[in-house]
Amino acid sequence: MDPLLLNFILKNDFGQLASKFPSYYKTLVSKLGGILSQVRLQCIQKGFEKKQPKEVADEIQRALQSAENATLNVAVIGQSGSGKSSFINVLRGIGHEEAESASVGVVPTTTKKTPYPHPKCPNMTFWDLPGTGIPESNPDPYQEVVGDDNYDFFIIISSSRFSANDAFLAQKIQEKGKKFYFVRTKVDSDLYNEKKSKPRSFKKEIVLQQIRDNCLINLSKIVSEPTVFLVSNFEPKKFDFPKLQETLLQDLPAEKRYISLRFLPDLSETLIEEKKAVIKEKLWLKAVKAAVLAFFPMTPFCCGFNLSEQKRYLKYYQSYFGLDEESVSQIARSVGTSEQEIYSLMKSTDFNSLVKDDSVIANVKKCAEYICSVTGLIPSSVFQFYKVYFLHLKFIDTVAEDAKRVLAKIEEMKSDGME
Ligand SMILES: Nc1nc2c(ncn2[C@@H]2O[C@H](COP(=O)(O)OP(=O)(O)O)[C@@H](O)[C@H]2O)c(=O)[nH]1
Ligand SMILES: [Mg+2]
Repeated sequence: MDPLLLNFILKNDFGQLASKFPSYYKTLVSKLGGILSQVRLQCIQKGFEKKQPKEVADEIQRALQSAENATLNVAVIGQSGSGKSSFINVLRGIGHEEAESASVGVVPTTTKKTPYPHPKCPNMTFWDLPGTGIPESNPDPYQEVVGDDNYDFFIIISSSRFSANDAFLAQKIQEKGKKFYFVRTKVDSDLYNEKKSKPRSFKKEIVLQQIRDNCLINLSKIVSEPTVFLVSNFEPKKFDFPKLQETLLQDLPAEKRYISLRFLPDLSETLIEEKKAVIKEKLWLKAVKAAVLAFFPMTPFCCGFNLSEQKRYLKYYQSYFGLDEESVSQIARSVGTSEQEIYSLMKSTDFNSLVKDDSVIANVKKCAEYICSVTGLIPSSVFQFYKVYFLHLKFIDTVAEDAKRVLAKIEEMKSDGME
C-alpha cells in the first residue's frame, strides 16, 4: 500500500503532499535516479503548496511525455578495428550477424560517420565514427566528429595499449567540454594471450589490473578523475560492461533515463532491478496524476476495470523487459533453443492467474478496509483504482522475475555452448 497516495485520496491534504512529495519520491526511485528532474520536482511541490491540482497533473504529464520522447545520441569513436561497431551492436541488443547490425570485420568496414538507431527506439542513435589511422579516413576526423554538439556523450574505444590517438581524442573531447567514457575492448583476447604466453604465472585479476592501470595513468594526464571500463564485446555480461551501463544511466539527465533504461540490453540482475524501479515510478506518477485530477468534481478517477486493456498493459511490461514475442524468438535463436523453452520460464504468460492472484486481492482489500474504517464507505472508482494499481505492480514484479530467469538461462546455455 502506498501511504502517501492513500492519505491523499482519503484526506485530499495538499499541504501534507507538498511537504512530503520530494523526500518520498526519492525513496521510490531507482538508485540510478528517477525521471523527474530537480526543476520538475520543485514545480510539482509548488503546485501542491498552492493547491493547484491541474498544474501538478500537467507537470507530471509533461515529465511522462518528455521521458517517452527523449532523444539520446551517443558518439562511439576510436581507431579502426578497435571494436566500435561490435560495441554498438551490443548496446543495440543486436547480434553481429543480424541484418540491422553495424558491420564488423577484420578489415576496415566503416569509412564515414554512420548513424545506427536502436531497432526499437529511433530516438536513440549510436554514431559509429570514422576509424582513425586508416588511409581512407577523413584527414581531420576530429573536427567533424568532436565539433558536433548534438552528442549526449562520447565513448572512446581502444583495444590495445593506450596510444597517442587515444590521448588526442580524449584531449579534444575534453577541450569541447563534453563528457567521455573510456572503454578498453577485447580484454577476452588479452587474457587468452597472456594465459598462452605465461601459463604458470598467469593471474586473470593481475592482467586486468595492468590493462586498467595503463589506461588510467595516461588518462589522468588529461582528466582529473578518469574511469576506464574493460569489456569484451563477445561476453558483454562479464567484465565492466554492466558497470559501464549503470554509470551511463546514472550520469544521464533525468528525462533521458527512462528510454535508456528501457532500450539498453539487460546485462545484469541489477539492471533489471533498476528497470523495475523506473517503470514502477512511472506507474506511481500516473496514479498521483489520477488522484490529483480526481479532486475536480466529475473527473473520472479510474475508467473501470477492463480485462483486455489490462492484457495490453501486461504485454507492454513484457516488451519493456525485452520479453515480447519478437524478443523471445530472438533470444531463442541466439542461444539455439525453442521459443517454448523460453516461455516455460515465464510466469507472466498466465494472465488469468495474475488477475486472480491472492496477493493483489489481499492488497486491494486491505486498502478498502482502511478507507472504509476512516470514511465509512469506499467509492467504487477508488476501489477500481486500487485494483488496477496493485495488479500492475504484480505484473511488473512478475515480468521482472521472468526477465531474471531468462537472463540466467541465457548465461547457462552460453556457458554450456563454450565448453
Ligand atoms: N576478441 C575480441 N574481438 C573483438 C572484440 N570487439 C571486436 N572484436 C573483433 O575485432 C574486429 C574489429 O571489430 P569492429 O567492431 O569491426 O571494429 P571497428 O573497426 O572499430 O568498428 C572484428 O574482427 C571483431 O570481431 C572483443 O571485445 N573481443
Ligand atoms: Mg566499424
